[in-house]
Amino acid sequence: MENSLIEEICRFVCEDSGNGFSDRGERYFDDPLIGFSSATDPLFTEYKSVIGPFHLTPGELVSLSTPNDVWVPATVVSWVLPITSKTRISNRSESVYPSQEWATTRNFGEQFNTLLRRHMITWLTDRGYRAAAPQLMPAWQEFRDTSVGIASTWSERHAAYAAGLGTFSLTDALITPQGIAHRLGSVITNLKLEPSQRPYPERRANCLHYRENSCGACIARCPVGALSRDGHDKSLCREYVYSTIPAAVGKRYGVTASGCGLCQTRVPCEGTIPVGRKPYPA
Ligand code: B12
Repeated sequence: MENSLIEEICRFVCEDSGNGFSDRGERYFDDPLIGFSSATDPLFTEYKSVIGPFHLTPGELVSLSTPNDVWVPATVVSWVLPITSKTRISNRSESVYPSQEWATTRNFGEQFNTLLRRHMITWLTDRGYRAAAPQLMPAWQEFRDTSVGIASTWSERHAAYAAGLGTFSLTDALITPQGIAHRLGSVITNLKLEPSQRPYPERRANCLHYRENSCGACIARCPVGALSRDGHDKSLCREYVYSTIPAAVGKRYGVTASGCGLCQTRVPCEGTIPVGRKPYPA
């Protein structure tokens, strides 16, 4: 079952027309990375102290979303959709607003990510399992002002981290073997699968700033100074990503959500885990 589920996610990403610029035969996303975590992994409870008590475990997502139809999740399936090198390259030369390709990928690529979530729910349901996508469940909610800044009831990055797909960075984003420029998704299901290994020594080990106190290239890439050696100012970032940029280029690009991603391009972690002074992973 594990192999056919992986094959189905890969097939959908490769073949579905939603994963592509409508005006040319190019994809938004390269082949996915896929990982599994146990729905009862203690990490999901730890996230209530790391993120906040409002962050929900897979079981809570189900019981709060469908109280009259409760089932018990066994596995969280997470995926990474790496942004193509062509789109990444187009964003490298930008220094104020994202490239048109980046903004299009943020806008329509996320719609494809939603299609993939829905497709995998149907695929699992057709095989007799229960499934739901946390981001699409009634219990998913975003909070503007928590003790860790803007946050939500389900963090796709923390789920991907639990599934061994990467580690966090100075920008907060996840650095995977395919780099930091990607989008993430997940579904929870009562299908029991073997959890993936977490191969990294520390939760921020793939970021050169944390690994060896070097790099920091993302800091200079942020046009509004939202990044520093102390981390990521989410409010500044949000204001720029959700207000300033769409107001400036949204109409011209034909998108409502533009993203930004300058801190995810023209940086050593853009498309890979960066090589540092010492061989890594050891
Ligand atoms: C709210 C939100 C934002 C906010 C806040 C971002 C943030 N850091 O949380 C704002 C508006 C600023 C934002 C901006 C962007 N976002 Co956004 N956003 C989200 C959203 C909706 C929820 C995120 C959330 O709840 N996070 C929870 C908080 C608390 O996480 P955190 O503070 O980063 O977590 C830190 C701590 O937990 C800490 N930590 C401390 N102790 C411990 C202990 C342990 C054990 C662990 C594991 C961790 C840990 O480590 C983390 C990193 O520092 C998600 C979608 C989703 N449902 O996940 C997308 C999402 C995170 N965004 C995404 C993207 C791509 C972006 C942008 C690049 C925009 C763009 N598309 O071009 C920018 C810049 C990204 C950045 N630097 O963070 C992607 C991330 C992909 C990636 N590469 O990592 C997501 C997952 C959307 C998606 N489906 O792909 N975003």
